[in-house]
Amino acid sequence: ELKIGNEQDIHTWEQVTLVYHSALKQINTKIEIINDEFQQVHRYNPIEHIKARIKTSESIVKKLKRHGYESTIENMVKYVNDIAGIRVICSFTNDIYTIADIISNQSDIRIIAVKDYIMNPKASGYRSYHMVVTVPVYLSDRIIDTKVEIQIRTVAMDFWASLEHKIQYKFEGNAPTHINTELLECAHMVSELDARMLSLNNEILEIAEKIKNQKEE
Ligand code: 0O2
Repeated sequence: ELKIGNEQDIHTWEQVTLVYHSALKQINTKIEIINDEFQQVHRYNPIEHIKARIKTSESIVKKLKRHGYESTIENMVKYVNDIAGIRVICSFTNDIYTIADIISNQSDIRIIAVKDYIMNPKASGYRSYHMVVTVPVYLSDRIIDTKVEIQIRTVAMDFWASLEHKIQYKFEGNAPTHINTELLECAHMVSELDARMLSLNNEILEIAEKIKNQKEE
């Protein structure tokens, strides 16, 4: 009989890497399966690409410090939700919600938190859909429900976020005001671009559907 464990059963950094790597693989596979199915059934890929990463120990320690916690394994697994992180890049905004819905409906996945920075962008202009979920990781003698942060965004949102992240990193979070203003303006352009690309795509799909129906008549 497998014991039902939780993250409090993790005591060493080796265990952290093993468990979170496994959780990441599971989520990665789930998302790939969804994309494969869409490709087969609808001849359409909602996902452009997927990036998965384990947060470095340095970054975890930095985050704990920022939140005023001591750097212990116990605090890492308790307070850092993105030790395992996966980024799903979609073409269109509606794909984001499709993917999020499908993942949410899987019975072995538990949703811990959702932050919709598309409906409510950050002050910086950042837009993305974040979910913290847990997925069961089967070890030899126990099952550990493990947290994974899933960030879902469009190609355009990802383009913006990568540059903004680089800039904040370079200026250690204190970028000159005109740069932040320019970034915010670019974020509005990205949002507008996403909306126009989505409506253009919908129009193309409608026309394609009409042509198909005419051929069938
Ligand atoms: P990295 O290097 O991407 O891992 P907190 O992380 O404590 O600030 P919270 O509530 O845990 O806040 O997480 P939140 O805000 O849902 O998401 C945090 C992650 O989202 C960040 O991780 C970034 O990946 C991304 N993110 C959030 N806001 C911004 C932003 O304004 N610009 C960019 N480029 N990315 C953002 P990390 O750990 O900060 O960094």
